[in-house]
Amino acid sequence: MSERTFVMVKPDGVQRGLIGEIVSRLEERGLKLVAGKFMQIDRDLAEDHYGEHEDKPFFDDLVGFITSGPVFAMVWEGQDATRQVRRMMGATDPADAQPGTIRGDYGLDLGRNVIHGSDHEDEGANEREIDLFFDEVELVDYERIDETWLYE
Ligand code: D4T
Repeated sequence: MSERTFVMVKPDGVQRGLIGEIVSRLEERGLKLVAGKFMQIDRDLAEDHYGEHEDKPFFDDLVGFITSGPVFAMVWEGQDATRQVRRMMGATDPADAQPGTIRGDYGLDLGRNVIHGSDHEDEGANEREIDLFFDEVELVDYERIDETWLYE
């Protein structure tokens, strides 16, 4: 089923010039870009976004890191998009991520894992995160010309 998912190139990915590479991988896979925003996350938004981790010992570092520089926030759409993006990202810790995944190809350290994508095991996380970062009018409805060649 076609769905939308939230994806973000984190400050390390931006500083390391990986926005284009990450967007290319998602585009070439056949996912459709619905929204994109280059932005600086403030502390309130970071605390909302990572609310589930507020009791964890790494919470302050996580909020500090995600607010430390610009990020590229996006919405992507496609069949099973949330789970497929997570598979392309690889394991949370780049040290465990398979080569060929984004984290497995571009990261080495858990606290610098390049990309965020909504968790498919957390029901409704994709919609919650899209709402947190984007207004409805920023989500663009259109068809990609290759859709009939991507889906049976
Ligand atoms: P995000 O949310 O950044 O896409 O990562 P994941 O969804 O893959 O993983 P997560 O929510 O469990 O972790 C969020 C974020 O916290 C960092 N982290 C995590 C950390 O710095 N130390 C830790 O021990 C853990 C578990 C990495 C990702």
